[in-house]
Amino acid sequence: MTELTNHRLDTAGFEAERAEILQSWPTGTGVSFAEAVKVQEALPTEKRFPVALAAADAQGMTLLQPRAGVALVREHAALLNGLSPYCDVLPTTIDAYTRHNRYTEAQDGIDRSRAAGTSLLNGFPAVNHGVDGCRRLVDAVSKPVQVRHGTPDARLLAEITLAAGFSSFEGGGISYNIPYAKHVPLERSIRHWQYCDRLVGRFEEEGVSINREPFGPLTGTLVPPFVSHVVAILEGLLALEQGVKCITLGYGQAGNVAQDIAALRSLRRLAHHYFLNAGYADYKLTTVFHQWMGGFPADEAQATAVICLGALVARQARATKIIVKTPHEASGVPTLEANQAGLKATRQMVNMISDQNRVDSPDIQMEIDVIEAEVHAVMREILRLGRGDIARGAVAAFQTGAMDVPFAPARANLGKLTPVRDNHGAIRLFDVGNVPLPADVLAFHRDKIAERALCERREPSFNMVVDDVRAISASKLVGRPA
Ligand code: 8ZB
Repeated sequence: MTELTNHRLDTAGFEAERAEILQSWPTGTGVSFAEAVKVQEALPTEKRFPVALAAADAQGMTLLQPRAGVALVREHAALLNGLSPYCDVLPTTIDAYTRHNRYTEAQDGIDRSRAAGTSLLNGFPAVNHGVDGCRRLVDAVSKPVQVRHGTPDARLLAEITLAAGFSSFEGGGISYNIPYAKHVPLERSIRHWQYCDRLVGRFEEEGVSINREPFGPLTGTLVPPFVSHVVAILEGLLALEQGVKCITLGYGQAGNVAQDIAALRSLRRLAHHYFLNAGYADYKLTTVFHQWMGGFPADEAQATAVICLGALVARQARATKIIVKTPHEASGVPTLEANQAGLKATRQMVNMISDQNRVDSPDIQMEIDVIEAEVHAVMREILRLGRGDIARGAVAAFQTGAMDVPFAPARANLGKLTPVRDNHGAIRLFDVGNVPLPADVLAFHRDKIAERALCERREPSFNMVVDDVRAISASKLVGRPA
């Protein structure tokens, strides 16, 4: 493999790699790019993800999307059709074997699910179902469908699902490695995702738009907004270089209302800033807000309250899309009914917030200022480390810890940065690790944490962090001592 850089993959190399990928599992031979373009062109307007996003963006609407995936095509189609009346765009959550390219075990899961008459996989094994199975699914529903997963090497998954008429593909070389894998080198996952982005770029060159959505929330556990924003911007830049044109950047709810509104507003602004500065102008940017990704209360009424707080913030900040949780979040894969309940609660909240005036406050503006200063400081260091190349810079930054995702399993992540909530529940930095933030920003974090420590009459410590990780599932935002 040649050295990783942020340059468009050359056509000959891409085609040679593609031939290899399509031969790596029997269903790969069912992919023909010419056919794939025809399948995409034949999609009715109401099944095109980029169209739904553009319409929502133009009209200031917020789309709702659940998560869902079961083992068999017919059952998965029925599940999506049961969700469809309550949402705007559909998901297909891929099972964990497929995410790790373990197609033999996925096949075993399909066979055993057939025999058992119930899904024994935690998602839809799209690679094993192949282009034909995936096409049957897309044909059976009446809304756009997105592939949602967590796959460090999603090249074959992308080939098969996009050939079948899925019109959006989640993930990225950083966001589907650092929180999802332990041993995958970052340069390898970034390179594999350049392939996925290049594939989407090839569709764009044929006049077929496909949406790409980097996975915003990362580990979903006390992630400071600047950390996920930097990953979102990097993955956006990597995608644009490969010819992607329709990008949705994500953010996972942190819990403090002012900080969350500020995060979404700043994400849009910062992304445009870096995209335009890098010379890209021909793209459509939208945003997605993930309802709380951390531990949920087991009680369904309490869980619904967590869901509603997310809906409120997402709508206040005018996210283009909300990824909706369910009251079953604490226990595992939700039933259809629980999934509908999450969507209904979210819809009610979104409707009630929709006509209200935009909330603004000095608190929100201050949070925006802090996030922007943090993102600029880290991006500057990434560009310095990469000598102007963000792909190289990203790999180097994770090595030095200039970029650091809290609570991530990946070896490629230093894991020194430690977040903690302040007295109002906003996420601050207890230990900045090796992240090069300006002195005034660090002082701000220290003051905010000191304010909480004083209120709780205890020293800031790792106990505080642990209390915060558990707090929402135990019904509070801030993990205070009993
Ligand atoms: C990183 C995303 C995790 C979220 C949900 C989890 C959690 C995973 C499925 C699913 C419905 C599935 N999730 N797999 N939801 N059907 N097959 O993704 O509950 O909220």
